[in-house]
Formats: sequence, structure tokens, C-alpha cells
Amino acid sequence: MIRASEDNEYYELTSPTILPKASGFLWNEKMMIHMNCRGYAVAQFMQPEPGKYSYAPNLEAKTFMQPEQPYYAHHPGRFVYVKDEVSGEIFSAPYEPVRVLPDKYTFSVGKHNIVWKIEHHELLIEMSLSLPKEDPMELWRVKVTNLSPKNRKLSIYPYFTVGYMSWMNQSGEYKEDLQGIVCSAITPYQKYQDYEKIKNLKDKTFLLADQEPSAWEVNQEAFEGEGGIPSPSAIRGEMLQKGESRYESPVAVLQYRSEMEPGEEREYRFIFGPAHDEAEIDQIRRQYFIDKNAGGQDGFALAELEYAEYVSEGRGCIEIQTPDADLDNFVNHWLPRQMYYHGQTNRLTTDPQTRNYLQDNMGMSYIKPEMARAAFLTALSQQEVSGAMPDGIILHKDAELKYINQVPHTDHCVWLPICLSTYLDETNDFTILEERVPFADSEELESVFEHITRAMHWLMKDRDERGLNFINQGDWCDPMNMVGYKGKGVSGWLTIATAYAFIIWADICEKGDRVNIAEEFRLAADETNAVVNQYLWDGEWYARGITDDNVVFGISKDQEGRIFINPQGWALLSGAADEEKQEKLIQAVKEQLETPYGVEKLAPSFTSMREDVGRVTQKHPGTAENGAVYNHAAAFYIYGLYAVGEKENAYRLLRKMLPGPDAEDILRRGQLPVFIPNYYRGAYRQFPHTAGRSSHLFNTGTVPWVYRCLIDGLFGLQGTKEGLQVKPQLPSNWQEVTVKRIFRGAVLHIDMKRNSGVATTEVYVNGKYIEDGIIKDLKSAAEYKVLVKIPS
Ligand code: CEZ
Repeated sequence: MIRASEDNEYYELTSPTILPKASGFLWNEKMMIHMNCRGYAVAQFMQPEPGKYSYAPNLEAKTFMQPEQPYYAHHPGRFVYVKDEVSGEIFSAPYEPVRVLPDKYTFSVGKHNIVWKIEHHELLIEMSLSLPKEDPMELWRVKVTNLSPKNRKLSIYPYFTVGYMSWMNQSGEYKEDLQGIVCSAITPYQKYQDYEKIKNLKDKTFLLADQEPSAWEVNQEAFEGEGGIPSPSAIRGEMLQKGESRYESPVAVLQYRSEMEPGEEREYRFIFGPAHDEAEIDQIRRQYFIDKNAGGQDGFALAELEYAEYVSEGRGCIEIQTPDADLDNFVNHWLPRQMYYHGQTNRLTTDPQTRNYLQDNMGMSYIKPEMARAAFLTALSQQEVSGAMPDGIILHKDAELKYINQVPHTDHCVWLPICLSTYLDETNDFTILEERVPFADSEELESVFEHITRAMHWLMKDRDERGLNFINQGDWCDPMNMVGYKGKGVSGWLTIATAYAFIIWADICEKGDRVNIAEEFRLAADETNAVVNQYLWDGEWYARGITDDNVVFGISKDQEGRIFINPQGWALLSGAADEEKQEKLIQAVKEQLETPYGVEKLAPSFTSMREDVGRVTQKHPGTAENGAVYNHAAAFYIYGLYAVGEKENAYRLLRKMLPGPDAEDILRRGQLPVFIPNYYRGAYRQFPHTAGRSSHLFNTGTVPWVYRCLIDGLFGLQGTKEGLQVKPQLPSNWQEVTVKRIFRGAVLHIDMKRNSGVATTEVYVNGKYIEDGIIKDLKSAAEYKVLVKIPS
């Protein structure tokens, strides 16, 4: 049903119907495409705001990427209809829209391409999608092979959705000189001031072909006729009508009629994407198609190669071999790729939420630390002199502040030291702390030290008389917007997270020779933890907050939202929870939040609006922040478990982030293990039937935290000022693992083995015993053999 390819470069699915939403995604410097196994696609490109070139059939709302997107017959897609000209039989690859179950089907998600192989009635259709590195466009290959022992008369009809482009102006036609279809539109606008912006947009959608088609159709309605999209009337005829679209929804369909001998194969190439004008399309055609025909370079193939190279730069810093092959596959191949995607694209927004931007770059610290460094400086240069961090980081001069960034959240400062600490662990680059950057409201330059210290002071001040941090209209939990909008409500989680941020900042200051500041924040952390225990401990776990009307919530007497995961995990990190409290809260989480699919964000899920908590309670129970297995929050908790040495609990939950290994679990999740989704449905105890279902949304802050869980926790290979600290926390049933760790340029081949002869973990480098388990004086480009003996 699903399997990794032999070289582990692809994940394969062998049916279009058992996991109908299974998908993969590709991205480049300007775009992203989410491709489903049945041929549906969601693509966006940046100009600089996200735009489309393949639209839904009706007016689409502009929004950020959503979980659990529904697919429907006219959903934008890329298909190939195939007609046997003799029998008249029709099917389509990869599966939609005709929905004839092929004799053989494979959907393979790779890192730099997505490939299908469909065999039906002795025809093999191979489709592949790749992207160039820079330009927003799709590179498609469609290969047809006649597997039968006789001549075949065929027509194939590559179909690319253009959809409803614009209510102001839309049209489309075939252009002989370009050998392709060009559809045109005007992005709707009303203010004359917007004309300056929209006049430069890439409002055209084009489909270029490397081979001249026999016919085409550009009018969606004419193509479908009475048969509709599963059985378009137009392909019943001998030839498509060569129609055009005049303020009618365009489509890009070509027809290739051919006779094929036994064993013969024919490959077609297509480019589909947005452009500003025909000159640009002509330029693309020359670069990708013509030069080759003229004996020059094969621009298309070169672009594919360059793209493969680009994606492969997203390598992580560990390669593992454990008793769990599925985990190995995910960690070695897909997890770094997903982190890299976040770091490179900023989730296709020009004003990422500050916490997302910082955490995405925390992940980038493992892959391209120089990019993370630059990002931290960018973020800090938008800080206010008061120490406050803005809700979004503006990355482009023409960026518009998105809706969510107009809502004041109070947590942004805590992420600064936390995310920076990973960067420092990896690089030991303390010079970043001396970098001088301006503020949003002042040109005056101050060091990064000073900036972050101000952020910590801001957190220290943005508190009520009890010493609890205000929540305003939200914290990490975006939609918790009505706890504190009157100015009084406080966030339990944020107060705890602040204590943790103080500790991290104190650690950094100490290592950066700012001992006084370190002391100040250690003290502040202790005081904060004391306040947390005084006002938020509910007896068995920590409360989530206290509302504007002084009502404590997330406690045992609540019917819904009785326990929230975030205060629990972060209390493990901040040290608020002593051993007794740790035990209690871990038990409470196990009993009330753990499910077969991971740990839920809260429980029971809210089933109706709680006006003193906010719109989080209005989300469907078990989805997103209202009680899903929200992997970002689950990852914080797992990280907390590792911080207190709870290795069995930690690994059990970590493993639940991936679908599988058994078939039942995979069916439940409905997703291939090529990314971690932002959530799996929760509300397990309320709606067991839907629990476990993947959101299929691969934008999530989860991934860098999972990586930290692996590096700092499970394998215990965290960087420190002195070197690499080896402190694994393997689950007790693992006898041996090997890890290749790339660290500050050095390559360490680490073998971790249970050994009944040792009482505590012992570390040997090239045969030499290392007293404190910290491997020092590592040389860049040098290789080391490390043996770690772990007590049985
Ligand atoms: O967005 C994420 C945010 O990008 O939700 C997280 C938050 O920490 C991230 O910064 C938790 O709230 O209703 C909403 O506005 C939601 O909050 C979504 O925007 C949410 C999506 O699920 C995307 O992951």
C-alpha cells in the first residue's frame, strides 16, 4: 500500500483510492505546489504577495494555506485523458477526473519531483512534475508507452486547470507562434491607487508544449459539453474544436493524436505557469524548449537538474540508523527537507508571524546557519525601543500586514532567546550577540545582547500585579483572542514560557561573559516560577490562564478545556514543576490528552463558544487548536519530557507523529510519511471516528522542535560552548543505534550500544575515554569515530 523506494528517495503509494488525499509538495524560490495523488493541485507563487495561476471554478477567497482542504470534481488539477481511438475507451491519469481504476498505479513522492506510473489496458502513462529553481512554473513530462503487441491508435489530452481567473476580465486562446495556450486576466481591484500594483502582476496563465498538438480547447464549457468533467463531450469527437475563451472560464487542453507501434514510447513535455506578458512566455519557450531543438542546451532538463541540486542543499546534520526503519527514513530524508522548505520560503508570506519566523529559522540553524543568523538580525531590527516585538516581520518593501498580524499577541519576545540558543548550540557563533542593529522606531544601533535583554525586560513588565503575563488578544495560541482583550486576562503558558526564556537567556549571557545580566534573569526565572506555582497549579496540573474577569481556566472543574498541554510541557522546561508536580502532570496528560495518534492540545474539546476564552473554542472540536493532536504543541511537550529525562514517554509520543507502521494507522491518518502535518484530528474521546485524520497541512512550527527533540533529547548530541555533549536518551528497548553527526564542520560516526559492563553512559572518541562526555577540540572537515556505551 505504501512503501519507501529501495533507495529511500521516494515514498510510494500503490492505489489512488485508499488514501485519496495522499500528497506531496514541491517548492522553489518563488512558488509552492501541493500535489495530491489523484491529480489535484494547489499552487501559489509570490509577486510579492501569494498569487495563483490555476484557479478554482468560482471566486476564491484569499487566505493562508488551510488544513483539510476539500477536493471536488472541478478542483484545480493536472490530468491526462487517454482515448483509444479504436475502442473509444477513455481513462485518465493519474486518476481524476474519469476515475477508472487502472490496472497498476504508483504515486511516488520524491524530494525534487513527483512521479506517477499508470498502467491501463496495455498502455503505460508516466507523468512527472518538477520545478525550476527560481521561476514560478511547473515542468511536466508525460510519457506514453504502448505495452501491447499490436499497433495502437490513441489520443492523449493533457488537461491543465486555469479556472475562474477574474470577474473583471478573462480570456484565453491558442498561440501558433508560442505553440501553447495563453490565458489572460486582470486581477480585480477597485481603488485607482492599486492600478500601479496590479499592472505589473503576472496575470497570464500559459501552457507551453514542446511538440505541436493536433488540436486544442481553451473554453472550459465547450470542452466539457453535456458530459461534464468526468466524461467531456469534446473528446468524444475526433478532434478538439480549437476553441477560445472570451470572458468564459478558460482551460488549457491539448490533443495529441498518434499511432504507436508495439513497444513504442513517446514523451511530451509541458510548462505551465504564470507570466506577465507574451514576451516573457516567448522567452521561457526559448530557454526551455527551443534552444535544444536548435542544437543548443536542453533548458528543460537542465532546470530539472538544477532544481534537484537546490533541494538537496536542505540536508540535516544527523543521519541515523535505529531499530525503527520508518523513523530513520523520515529523519534522514523528509524532516530536514520540510525544515528547509520553511526556512527558504517563510511559508510563502511576506510578513511571517514573528514566532513562526523565529522558529522556522531555529530549524534553519541546522541547515544553513548563515541564513538563520541574518533572519534573527532582520527580526531584531524590527523590534521597538521598548523591547516589544511586532506581530509580523516585514520581509518585502511592498508587504501588506496580514490580518492575523493586526491582532496583538504577547508572546513574540519569548522566542528570541529560545530560537537563538539552537543557533548558538550549532555554531558557537557568539559574535552575533555583539552585532549592532537598529530598532523599528529608532535608528540608534544597539547590540543583539541589548535587544534581547530589552525583550526580556518587556516580558518582565507586561504583567499584572501578581506577576502573571498579560495575554491581550492571544499568545502562541493565535485564536485564544478573548481571554484578555479587556486588558486584564493573563496567560499561564506565557508566564511559564517567560520563566523558561529567562533561564535560556541567563545561560547565553553567562557564556557570553555577561554574568550580571545572567544573575538578574536567573532570579527573575525563580520568581516567575514561584508565581506560576502560586496562581496556576491546580492540584494535578497547571491552568492555562486567568480571564479578564479573574476566572482561572484549564482546570479540573472545567467541563471543556479542562487541561491544556502547553502549560504542562513548558513547566517541565522552566523548572516550575518539581518532581512531585512533574509526576502528577505527566500522569494527567497521559490520562486525559494522550491518544493513539499523539497528545492533544487540550481536552475535552470545546463544543460551544466560551466568550471569555475566544474563537479557539469555535473551531470544530478536535480540529486545530481546539483539541487536535496539534503537533507543534505536542513537540513542545516531548521536548519538555526529554528535558526532565522522561525518555520512554518522550519516544512513545515522538513516534506517534508519523503515520504507521501498521496499515490501520496509515489508513486512519490518510497521509504519506513525507511530512508532519500541523495536526491530526483529536477529540479522541468525543469523536473517536475522525480522530487521527491528517490535516495535510505541511506548514507547521513542529519540525524544528522535532529536530531539537532528536538532537538534544533522543540522541543527545547537542552543541555546547565547549564542544559536543553526548547524552543519549534512547528508549530502553533499543540495543544499538548509529548516528552520523555533522557538527561545526566535523563529521562524527557515532555508535551507541548497550553494554552490561557500564553503570553510566561512557563516551570514547577514536578509542579514548572522554571524562565528561563533551567532545572538545573538534576540527572542521575531520572525521571521528565515537563509541557510546549505554548501561543495559
Ligand atoms: O496558525 C498557527 C500560527 O501560524 O497557529 C499556531 C500559532 O502558534 C502559529 O503562529 C497556534 O495557534 O485560527 C488561526 O488563526 C490559527 O491559529 C491558524 O492560523 C494556524 C493554522 O492552523 C496554521 O497552522
